[in-house]
Amino acid sequence: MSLTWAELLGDEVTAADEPERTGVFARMRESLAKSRRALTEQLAEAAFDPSDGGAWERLEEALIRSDVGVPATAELVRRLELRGAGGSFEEALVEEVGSLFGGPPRLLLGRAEGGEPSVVLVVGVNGTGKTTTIGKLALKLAEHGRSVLVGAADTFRAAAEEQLEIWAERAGADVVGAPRGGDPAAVAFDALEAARARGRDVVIVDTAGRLHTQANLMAELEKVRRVISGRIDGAPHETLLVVDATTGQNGLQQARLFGDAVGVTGVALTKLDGSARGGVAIAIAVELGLPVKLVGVGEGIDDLRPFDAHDYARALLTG
Ligand SMILES: Nc1nc2c(ncn2[C@@H]2O[C@H](COP(=O)(O)OP(=O)(O)OP(=O)(O)O)[C@@H](O)[C@H]2O)c(=O)[nH]1
Ligand SMILES: [Mg+2]
Repeated sequence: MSLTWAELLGDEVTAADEPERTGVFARMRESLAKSRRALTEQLAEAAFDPSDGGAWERLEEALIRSDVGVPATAELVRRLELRGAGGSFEEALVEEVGSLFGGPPRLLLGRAEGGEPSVVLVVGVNGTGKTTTIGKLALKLAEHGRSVLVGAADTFRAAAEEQLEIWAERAGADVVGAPRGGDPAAVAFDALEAARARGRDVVIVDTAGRLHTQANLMAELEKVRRVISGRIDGAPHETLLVVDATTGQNGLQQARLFGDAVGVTGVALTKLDGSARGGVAIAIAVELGLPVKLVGVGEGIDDLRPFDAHDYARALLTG
């Protein structure tokens, strides 16, 4: 049985469960506090008056300074102008920001009866939170009764595999690795074979952090991806790029180049809790058309959340 990200990470969202849902929203709100302050302080100088050209300019400036980026800002302003006056400006802004994000994330995690495991490949720049995110995912999958195997294809960093093993042990997940300096593509291969042989539901492949500008390391990543897609039809079913929200617009450039190299299918935006640049989620969605699927709002196990566009917009923009 397959799971969506929201089913895996969200508190059950049903009408009967409003307090839980409020809990998710409160957490998002708390983690976006810095970003919100940066944005609303600039907006709140005076009530927004759509007949005042200067007000539009201040809005544009505030959005761009919050790492929303020029194209997404232009698109937002265009939509707001089209709506014209009337109604609450704040509500209009929230609605339009929410609608810039695509539909529900398509990924399902799981394994059809007797089928192949689903494979998640995790990539990104050094220190963005890849291994931590994988640990949180493995634990959540275990909580949902899914068996997990983690491929420790970060053979570069000392103690990378040990770091994974600590999480994996808690999740009851297997880890397949290699000695330091080993070939990451070979680790991916072995991980897939082991998961098949042992009937595991999900394989998550961790990779070493690398700069999107390091051509040889990007080629290495392409090889990992090729090996995975050569072994299992349709794999990797998700290629998650982990972006550190504190890096703002630089994260956009990372997403672009990783996307070109390995076909990123979704973004996990981590460290939203420490960032004043949370607006970058909007830039990623608009400029790259990449869905933000997960957000990291802290270091704990429950601090990985499914991304909800409307909650995000409300948390970012409303005082
Ligand atoms: N505040 C906060 N810290 C986070 C979050 N996600 C990860 N971290 C922290 O970021 C640091 C780096 O995390 P790792 O998971 O080791 O990052 P990585 O991408 O695997 O790093 P490399 O493998 O070296 O490239 C750790 O101290 C994590 O606890 C988050 O959402 N919020
Ligand atoms: Mg790591």
